[in-house]
Amino acid sequence: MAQGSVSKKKSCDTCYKKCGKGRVPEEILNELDSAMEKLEASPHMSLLKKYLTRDVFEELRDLQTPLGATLWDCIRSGVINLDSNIGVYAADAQCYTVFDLLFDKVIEDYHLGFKKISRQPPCDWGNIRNIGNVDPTSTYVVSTRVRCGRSLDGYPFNPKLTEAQYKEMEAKVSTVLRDLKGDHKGTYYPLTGMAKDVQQQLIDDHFLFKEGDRFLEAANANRFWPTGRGIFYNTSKTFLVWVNEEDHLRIISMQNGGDLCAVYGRLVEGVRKLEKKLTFSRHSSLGYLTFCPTNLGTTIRASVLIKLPKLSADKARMESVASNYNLQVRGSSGEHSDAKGGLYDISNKRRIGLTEYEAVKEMHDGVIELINIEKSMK
Ligand code: ADP
Ligand code: DAR
Repeated sequence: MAQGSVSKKKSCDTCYKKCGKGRVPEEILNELDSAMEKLEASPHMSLLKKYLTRDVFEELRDLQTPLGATLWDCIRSGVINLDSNIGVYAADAQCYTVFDLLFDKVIEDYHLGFKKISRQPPCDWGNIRNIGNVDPTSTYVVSTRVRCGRSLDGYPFNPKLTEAQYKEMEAKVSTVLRDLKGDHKGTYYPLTGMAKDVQQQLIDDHFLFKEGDRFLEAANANRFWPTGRGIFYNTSKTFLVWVNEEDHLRIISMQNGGDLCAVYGRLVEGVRKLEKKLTFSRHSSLGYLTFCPTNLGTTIRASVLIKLPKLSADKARMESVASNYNLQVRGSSGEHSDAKGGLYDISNKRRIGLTEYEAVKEMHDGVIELINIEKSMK
């Protein structure tokens, strides 16, 4: 079965044991046993801790995927970082099937009710013209960004990639990127050999991914760094592609101001150009597959960098109001960062169980509501 075409068929640990993978190595079983003790003793409730009950653990402990991915490969980040919000990643596409007793619960919780029997709708970018500018006077929104993730069919995720595969994927993707034309025409910059000050400036300007994320490090997602990693962008840095950070590809459209319509349209056109040349992994129920279960389905995160001085004066209230519209609040440098100068990254939280259009519309409508609340406050 091709790596990417994962069926929802219940995994059978016997057949996986019979496929020559044999037993999970003793040292891994020992890691898992001590990991379970650490999790049970931890006061922090990550989704991993919440759903890896002792019963589920016993069911999954001895399983592995055809590529040899174990439960330890999937949970090690959340055990090493007990303060994780989620704490679990899929080491390869089959993990979503083999370890479904854990992943299905995490997915249902994070994506607000996507159940095991649910199916991700077909990709639907909708009518882009129905998406507007969330802040036409640019009073509140500093910039707007829409990103999606894609995994190359036939390749595992970070923990199971070899150095040769990183190089192979980078060569394959950068060749396709070099052929982009029009608004998407640009240059690919490998991380290998990139001057540190150039790299840091790109990170500070919100274009490039950060380095050394402890959650990804503990998930074995940073092996062979910086080999196979890089960034593509057009001249105006409004269309960008990250290669082999957390996901095989992160495809990004962004620009200053609140013109979500322009940002979304550029992303859709860019994805359509790339999918003509690259085959992306799609699951019959989970949609587009990604390393982290929080990004499955549409994989869309539509965000604004926004200042709401009155509403954000009470952060807890702002987060509560945001969650009413299924929005997530991050700091000004994205995930796991603080808000500097009252600047917040607000985006849709749900990525699965709705279409691409609905995910972007959910952010569009929610941000407009937050701005209206800000305007109404004395
Ligand atoms: P991802 O969006 O890929 O999940 P992060 O939350 O780490 O990852 O954000 C990646 C980068 O994108 C960070 O530098 C963040 O500040 C930046 N970013 C997110 N939203 C916006 C936006 N609306 N405008 C500009 N930069 C943004
Ligand atoms: N920091 C990890 C991952 C959470 C989701 N964000 C991703 N995938 N970038 C956690 O468990 O908190």
